[in-house]
Amino acid sequence: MRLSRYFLPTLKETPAEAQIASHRLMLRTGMVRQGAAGIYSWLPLGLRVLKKIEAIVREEQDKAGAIEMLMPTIQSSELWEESGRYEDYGKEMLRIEDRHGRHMLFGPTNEEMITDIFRREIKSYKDLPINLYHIQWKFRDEIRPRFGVMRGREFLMKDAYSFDLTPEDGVKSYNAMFVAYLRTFARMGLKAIPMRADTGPIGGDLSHEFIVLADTGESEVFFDKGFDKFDPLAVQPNFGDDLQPIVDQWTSLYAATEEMHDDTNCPVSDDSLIKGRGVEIGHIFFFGDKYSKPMGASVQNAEGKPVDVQMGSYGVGVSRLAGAIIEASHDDNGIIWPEAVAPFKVGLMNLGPKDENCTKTCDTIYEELQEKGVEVLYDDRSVGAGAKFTNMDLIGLPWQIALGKRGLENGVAELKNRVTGEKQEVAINDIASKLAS
Ligand code: P5A
Repeated sequence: MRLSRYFLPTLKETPAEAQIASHRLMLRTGMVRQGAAGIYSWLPLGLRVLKKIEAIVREEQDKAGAIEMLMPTIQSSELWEESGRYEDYGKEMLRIEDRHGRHMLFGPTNEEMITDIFRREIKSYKDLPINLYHIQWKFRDEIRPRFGVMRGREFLMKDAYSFDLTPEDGVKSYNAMFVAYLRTFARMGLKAIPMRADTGPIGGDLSHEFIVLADTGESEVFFDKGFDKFDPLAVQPNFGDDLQPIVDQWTSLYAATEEMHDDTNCPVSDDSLIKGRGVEIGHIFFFGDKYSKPMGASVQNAEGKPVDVQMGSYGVGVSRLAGAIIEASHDDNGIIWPEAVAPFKVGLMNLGPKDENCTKTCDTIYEELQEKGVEVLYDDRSVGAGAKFTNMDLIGLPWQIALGKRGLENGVAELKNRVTGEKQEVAINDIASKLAS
């Protein structure tokens, strides 16, 4: 992408409304713009990141055996009356009336809708287990939307729903999601800790929140320092593997959110207990027949008797993750994207835009990178070198290539790693293949 033709409205000044680094940086780099409180447009750069996050979530869901579908954002109130949540959800639910006076709502979650789909189509235990998911926008009329996309009113969620015949099988489905979440977040460069959690309006008694540490996080958390030793990517399960030992390992150490933590009965000694703040990027629930029973979602078991199915639901804050990743990975100069979610892998800077040779060589590098499938943002604008460097650091692409007249004379370009700040000179002819490998 040529920057001269891109839509990247960066800001020099720090926007006054942004209280935390990720919000500031998402506005400054032109990733998002606010439409109304807690409602954002994703501009091209932000959308690229969102899509990358989504793709990792999708890959790990698919690997874990979940099946993708897509449910609508607008729902009818009827199903929610069946489950009893139409009243319970209170003011967080955005209620809408259509032209016929029917009560509709913008979905804050989809337990009711998926249970309805299930009960219409699936009648036999032979069709279980099944786990269906979608990645769709949700709306919650949060009392205090803040921190940009971290606590929005409209936000993108991956939500999966598992259906099993027995509670034991239900726990197996829960475990598959538990492990998929560990892998998903690790692939984005995040260290997420699963913590026993309160189930709130979703319900059930088995639940974990996946939390990444950040000083600006909204919840206070308490956990054993031993988590450091666990490597989530060491776990590469195959579909159908017994995952209980892995879940047991991760849940053997103490980790609890504020609501679940009890200072006096905490099993961890003071010197092993870490207290911090964190951001909840995922939340999983096992709630048995909470929805299947009132809504009549049952299947016939082997004896031909109807049994209410055992359900769980599993959420990932896809749009929140964009903020959480920046919160975990930035410095004074800007964002530092982990390669897996970076909007582009490389930023190419032409430091001699008025020089014909320099421009020609940069154009060639740009074309070579594209041919090799390397995602590149090419700063081909007629602005000073200083402005280009500052801008590239702000945007935070993992690699930067700078080529000016002096480098051209020596046949080398400068390659900088955004994480380490390390710079090296690389022969112009080699640079595209170096970045492709
Ligand atoms: C699980 C999937 C649920 O809604 N039903 C379907 C269950 N869980 S949850 O914890 O309430 O939400 C799942 C994840 O969504 C993100 N999230 C938000 N992101 C941005 N802004 C918000 N206002 C917001 N609310 C929830 C979180 O990452 C949460 O873990």
